[in-house]
Amino acid sequence: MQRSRAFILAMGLLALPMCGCPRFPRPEDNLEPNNTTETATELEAGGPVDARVVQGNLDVFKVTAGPGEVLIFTLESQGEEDCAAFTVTGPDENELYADQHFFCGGRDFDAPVAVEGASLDMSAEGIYVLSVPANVAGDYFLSIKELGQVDNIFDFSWLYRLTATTTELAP
Ligand SMILES: [Ca+2]
Ligand SMILES: [Ca+2]
Repeated sequence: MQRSRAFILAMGLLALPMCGCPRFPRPEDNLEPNNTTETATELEAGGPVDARVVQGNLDVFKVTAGPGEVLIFTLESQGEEDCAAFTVTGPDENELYADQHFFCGGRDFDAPVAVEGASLDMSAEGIYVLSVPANVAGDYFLSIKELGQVDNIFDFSWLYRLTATTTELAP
């Protein structure tokens, strides 16, 4: 009796990941906690970082740049729900780029707020290139927020590889 119960339980546990319904909560990456500018993960220019953003838990990254540079964040999708919204702030906490959509897939409907020279491009391969001017020297912060849909029951999450690079601002 007990053996058959254990067998049924084991089969149930094996079947869970296959059916796609009830899922276990998405685990976080090992960069946590990095939910604020005070606890931001520091990026080395050119060094990629693998991370996971989970709905309800911001991922914040810090990189030193400027003056007279363009700061480029490259984000390659590594799987799961690609529903991220991005914000970049400069050393004096001014917003250089800020997505304005609230729901997954809303980027096509709500234009971001961006200073001159800031832009977000996305390739067909799922690679985001987010560029902002780094006019003054200091710490710049990228904040990544995983959005959901109106009716998703379980938290969404997104696996990504992030690389920050700088180039000289064209004269
Ligand atoms: Ca995270
Ligand atoms: Ca976080």
